[in-house]
Amino acid sequence: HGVGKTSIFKLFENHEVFQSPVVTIDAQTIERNIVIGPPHETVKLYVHDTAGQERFRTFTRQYYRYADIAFLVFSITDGDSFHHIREIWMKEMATNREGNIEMILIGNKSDLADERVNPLSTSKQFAERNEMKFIEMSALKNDDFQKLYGVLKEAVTDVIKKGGGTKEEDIVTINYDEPDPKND
Ligand SMILES: Nc1nc2c(ncn2[C@@H]2O[C@H](COP(=O)(O)OP(=O)(O)OP(=O)(O)O)[C@@H](O)[C@H]2O)c(=O)[nH]1
Ligand SMILES: [Mg+2]
Repeated sequence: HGVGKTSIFKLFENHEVFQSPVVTIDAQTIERNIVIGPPHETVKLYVHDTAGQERFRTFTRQYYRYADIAFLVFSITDGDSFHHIREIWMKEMATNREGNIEMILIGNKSDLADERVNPLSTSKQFAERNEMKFIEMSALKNDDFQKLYGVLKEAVTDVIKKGGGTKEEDIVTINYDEPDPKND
């Protein structure tokens, strides 16, 4: 039972609830511009949806090794998923990320209030202690797109403020289509 990473990713991609996600094996990536400010600044983001299951972990690492921002997602209805944030994912970030990473903690499935096992106050306090941003949301609610977008904007702003990210002029584009220079 997944915590809803693909569902959140799809909500972000389409601004709309995604009905039938399947277990993620191969990661997916989308490219999106986000405008922060004032002063207005356009930032290009590459957003990856990765596999949660342990057997894919080695493969998944490449996606956060150089990431500036990580969404750490648990389900408010799943106690283990919250423990995994601390026991697995924060350690993963500390060990495998080169340099600083901005972390956003997401308590997903907030629509299942009757099945809640992770109290809001506990998650909130945990996030504060670990200097993470935090939201609770439901990937099955179109309106929660705004929450997700809002917290991401804050995180991007912080990354830029701290001098993170890669400037356009620092990106080297290799043109593979160019013919080899003639050896004569
Ligand atoms: N009620 C409810 N169900 C959700 C929510 N988000 C996801 N789900 C359901 O939870 C199940 C797993 O969702 P996924 O998005 O595939 O989870 P995942 O984290 O990507 O899982 P892995 O790819 O296996 O790591 C699906 O049946 C979703 O429809 C939510 O906010 N509320
Ligand atoms: Mg998935």
